[in-house]
Amino acid sequence: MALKNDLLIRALKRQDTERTPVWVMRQAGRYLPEYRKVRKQAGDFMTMAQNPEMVCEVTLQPLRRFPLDAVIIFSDILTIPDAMGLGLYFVTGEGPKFKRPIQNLQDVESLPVLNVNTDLKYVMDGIALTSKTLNEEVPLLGFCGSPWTLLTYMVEGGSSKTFSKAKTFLLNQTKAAHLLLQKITDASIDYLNAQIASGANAVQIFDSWGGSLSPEMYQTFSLDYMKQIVAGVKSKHPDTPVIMFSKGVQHNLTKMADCDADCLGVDWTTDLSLARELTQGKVALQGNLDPCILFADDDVIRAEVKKVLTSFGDGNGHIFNLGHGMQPDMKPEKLAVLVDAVRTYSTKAT
Ligand code: 1CP
Repeated sequence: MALKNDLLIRALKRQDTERTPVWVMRQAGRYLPEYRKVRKQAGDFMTMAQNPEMVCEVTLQPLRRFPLDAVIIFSDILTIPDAMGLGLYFVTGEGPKFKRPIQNLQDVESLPVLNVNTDLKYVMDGIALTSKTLNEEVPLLGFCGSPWTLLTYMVEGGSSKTFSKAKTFLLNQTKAAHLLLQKITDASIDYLNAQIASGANAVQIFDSWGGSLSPEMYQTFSLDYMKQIVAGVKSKHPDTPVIMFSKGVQHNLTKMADCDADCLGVDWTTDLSLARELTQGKVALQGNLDPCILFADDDVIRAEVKKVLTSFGDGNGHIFNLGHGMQPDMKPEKLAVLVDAVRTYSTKAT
């Protein structure tokens, strides 16, 4: 069966579309009361993420409210380190934590090689159920974290502002760092391929903390590994689009455009017109409204949406998104204004 709305897929392949497709990062999440209800019922985050019915429900919740052009499977980038035995748990108000963070080469060497179809079966079950329930209405996105972004959590033991432990690990224990990045990369290739086999129509790699590295370190410790992931997915699923999102990396967009990804996510600190110049038409671009615009008045939101569309300009290959994710204190009605504005202003005259 074919997708009823394939705007996202066509835009990712830089083909003609009647208007700009739109979805937003973290569109399923705490800003929705119906999400908070399921979350409360589950008790904790991982119980919810491991329950295919709940995963399907919260993945589809934003689509019931807004005419979005894609949904993203409800899960987390930290499922891989959890499956590797690091013991993921959440402390309210503090975010994710690991019971057994990585400290040295021996810790890295003893990490198991994952069988994603058994160790992360709950993710594949959630995708299969969601794909079936979605009934080809819009594309379903799968995802993983970038090896560098996952390393930060695995070494820091949780979130960090400075990434001092993670960067010191790269600098002082370089061999262990490369082995860890390679192990995450291998698992991520299998993980994304299994997600596609279970029903994901496109996949995104989240490199949320890529912008914390210098251009040289970014290339060595983040980009080179993401490039391997793209190649690993393309070798099995050449037709499935891959989106690569690194936050805060304007200086690297040119290099990123040569990684064989179909699309680059762009945050709001880079103008889309500049991103187009830097990437030379080699990739589609996704983004890039500053999420904080959603706290503004409706007219301001509409005007800012227009600016993003104008900044991309004419031509194919734009997917509208926020430059990062929805925040828990945002009002759902504001997202409705955004989605409506994208649909209205980007519709091409026929
Ligand atoms: O209890 C809760 O409900 C916690 C909030 C939450 C949510 C809604 C977490 C914990 N994860 C998620 C879902 C999630 N995480 C999705 C679902 C799909 C969607 O986008 O709608 C996705 C794609 C992610 C990916 C993710 N997790 C990233 C990359 C994207 C980004 O925002 O930069 C990162 C860095 C994480 C780690 C993580 N998991 C949860 C939180 C609160 C965090 C961030 C912690 C930090 O800032 O360091």
